[in-house]
Amino acid sequence: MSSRNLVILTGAGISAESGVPTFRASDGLWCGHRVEAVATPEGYAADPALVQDFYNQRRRQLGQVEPNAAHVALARLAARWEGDVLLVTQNVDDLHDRAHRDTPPAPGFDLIHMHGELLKARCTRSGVVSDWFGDMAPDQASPHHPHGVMRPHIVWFGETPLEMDRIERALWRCDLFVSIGTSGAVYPAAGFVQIAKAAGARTVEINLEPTAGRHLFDEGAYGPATRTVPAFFD
Ligand code: BJW
Repeated sequence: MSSRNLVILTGAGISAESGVPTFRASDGLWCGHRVEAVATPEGYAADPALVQDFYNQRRRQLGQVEPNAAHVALARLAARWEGDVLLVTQNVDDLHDRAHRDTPPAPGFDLIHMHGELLKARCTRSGVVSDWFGDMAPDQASPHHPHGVMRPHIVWFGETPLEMDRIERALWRCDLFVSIGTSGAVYPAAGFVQIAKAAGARTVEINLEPTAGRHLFDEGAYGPATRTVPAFFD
């Protein structure tokens, strides 16, 4: 590969074979829950117990899953790459983090969880973010502010994704953009390919099947991520 600066965007499909459900499959995560009820600030304000319970269950599920061959292939890439690699994940699981813990990255690597992290919580008053490993109560008192409560550190619909300035800067200077396991249904992540393209990068979609945005990419590689991701990067 002759590229030097990479931006890799991942979505739920990269964790699917680890046993983490995707969002928009027919058996997807939101089945049984209206998305407005569990993944919007309004849903949280209306029923914090339901929302905390939903994320408590998902936090517990994380203990039962492991990084798969696709996460490991990206960790190996990050360990040997001589340019910059920005790995932007929409996933709130910690499977990338765990894969990179086992295979420490080269200095040009960075990982951004643009939609937040299940294993973090945020004070509603001070905005302070801290690690969170167990269950959260609906009115979980904040250790950071006398009138705050702790909410999941998750970017819900209508909220601003994290680290957008840093992501956009990296997109404008990348020469290879690879989108892995994401349906491209949610913005602003779905628009990253257009920025990378405008910056002159080669753009590649890796997914189980071509997405509705396939035409936006120069190339595509289709099949399960545990096969296609190692085949592309190793
Ligand atoms: C496999 C596989 C295998 C399966 N191997 N592949 C422009 C136009 C229209 C609307 C908007 C717009 N801009 C903003 C909006 C509004 C909204 C939005 O996008 N709405 C759409 C529904 C239209 N966006 C927002 O509100 C965002 N905020 C925002 O835009 O703020 C303004 C702003 C922008 C820029 C700068 C500053 C301000 C926030 C979005 C937050 C998204 N949050 C969620 C939920 C988190 C809570 C939770 O986890 O419960 O994040 S939504 C959900 O979707 C989750 C995911 O990260 C995200 C993306 O889903 P993903 O990862 O693509 O999963 P799937 O299931 O859709 O796809 C999986 C894919 O994998 C499939 O293609 C499979 O085929 C594939 N696959 N197995 C390989 N083994």
